Amino acid sequence: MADSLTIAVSKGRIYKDALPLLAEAGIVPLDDPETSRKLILDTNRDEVKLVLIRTSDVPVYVDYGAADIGISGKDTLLEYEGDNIYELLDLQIARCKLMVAGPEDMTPGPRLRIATKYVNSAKRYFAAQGKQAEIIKLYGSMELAPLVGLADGIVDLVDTGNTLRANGLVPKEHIADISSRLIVNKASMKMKHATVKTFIDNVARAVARQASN
Ligand code: PRT
Ligand code: MG
Repeated sequence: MADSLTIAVSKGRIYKDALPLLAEAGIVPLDDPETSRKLILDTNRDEVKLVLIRTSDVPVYVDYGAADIGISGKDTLLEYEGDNIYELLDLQIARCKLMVAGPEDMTPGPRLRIATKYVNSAKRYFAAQGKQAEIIKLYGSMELAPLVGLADGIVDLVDTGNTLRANGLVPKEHIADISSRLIVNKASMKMKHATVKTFIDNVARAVARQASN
């Protein structure tokens, strides 16, 4: 009997970009999350299921083995501390940049104040720059913080730059290039080796084909 395979993925833009890759790897969900409220999706393959969760929860499910495999943004992985995950493949989807942004005339006081949901990445970045920064954790709408004087600047994901521009902010410093990654639970990698390996090889081929198109 084939090993079961549970794949954790977040709804939204990662799911949308991951679907064609999964399809090329031979996995097609039987429900559309836009119209169904199911959190576990059956697929065309009896032994393969997709679980739909929040982006920041994907590494948690994989770390604890509740999902064998996950599709997660590098931004999320940079924040997550867990020992039971292998990051195996850059899917080159949902790409953007993690950046420092702020008002054009950002003039911080003696201590830079930065609002972000990417606390670990921000701390590491400013420490590496040798800059003192006070990091304020927010859960969303980071762009608001400099406008109301909560922070001098923000650390956030930037794609087109439209969100920053609409709020009178500009990108200042590049921290990291972001894309989605395939992650695998370490025990699953060992216990379901052939199944996991075949899946990863198929997805890797799909990524290569997409890149050459
Ligand atoms: O699950 P939850 O609601 O918490 O997350 P979400 O709704 O943000 O999820 P979703 O589906 O948007 O996926 C988030 C993941 O997509 C991130 O973890 C990244 O890995 C990836 N990604 C790629 C992005 C962007 N590009 C992106 N531009 N996630 C968010 N944005 C946001 C950004 O935070 C900012 O608000 O888009 C805005 C900037 O875009 P531009 O084009 O205006 O610059
Ligand atoms: Mg959302």
